[in-house]
Amino acid sequence: MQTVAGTSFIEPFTVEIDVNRGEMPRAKHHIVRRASDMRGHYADQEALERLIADSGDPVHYEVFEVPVPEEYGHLMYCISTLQPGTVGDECFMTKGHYHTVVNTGETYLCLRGEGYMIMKTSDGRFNAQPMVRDRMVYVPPYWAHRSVNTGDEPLVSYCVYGAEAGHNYGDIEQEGFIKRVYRRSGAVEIV
Ligand code: S6P
Ligand code: ZN
Repeated sequence: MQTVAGTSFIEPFTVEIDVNRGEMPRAKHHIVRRASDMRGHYADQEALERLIADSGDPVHYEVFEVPVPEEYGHLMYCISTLQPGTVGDECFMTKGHYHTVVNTGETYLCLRGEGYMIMKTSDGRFNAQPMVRDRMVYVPPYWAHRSVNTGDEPLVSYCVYGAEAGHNYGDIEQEGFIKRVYRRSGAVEIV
């Protein structure tokens, strides 16, 4: 068998996914982000501090993955589970990122819950796509992406992306996502 330089050969494998709990039970990487990890991301910073103090710094979202080599040719994949809730009236969301290798795309298949994938380019384009069970969002190369939970149950999605992609959080932290997602009197507003 001939292999290609830069893409490691590995054995095939399968993973279990618990769709209802939004978990990959035997994940090797389990990232947990709590409210305190989200400082600087919400418009109402005082509301975030109240949430941290009054609710015991609740889990915001978790990412489960069985990693593969971070190399061109491999596909990284994960289960991402974002809890419901608001900070002030802004819906719980992930930090969001560009990929470090900017020309790598990603797909998100929503398995449970409802929300939006909000996306932005470095030259100021904005896009929001609904995330709802059995619907897939395609995040093309160059778009920063953040998931937002607008519902009352966990937003669970399965994502797949080029394993060499990497995460660039710094640029979008500086730029912001242009729009925010609120739930006011039961109605979702993207403004
Ligand atoms: C990775 C992919 C997801 C996110 C996860 C958490 O490219 O987009 O696995 O990492 O949804 O979001 P974030 O912005 O905190 O990495
Ligand atoms: Zn990504």
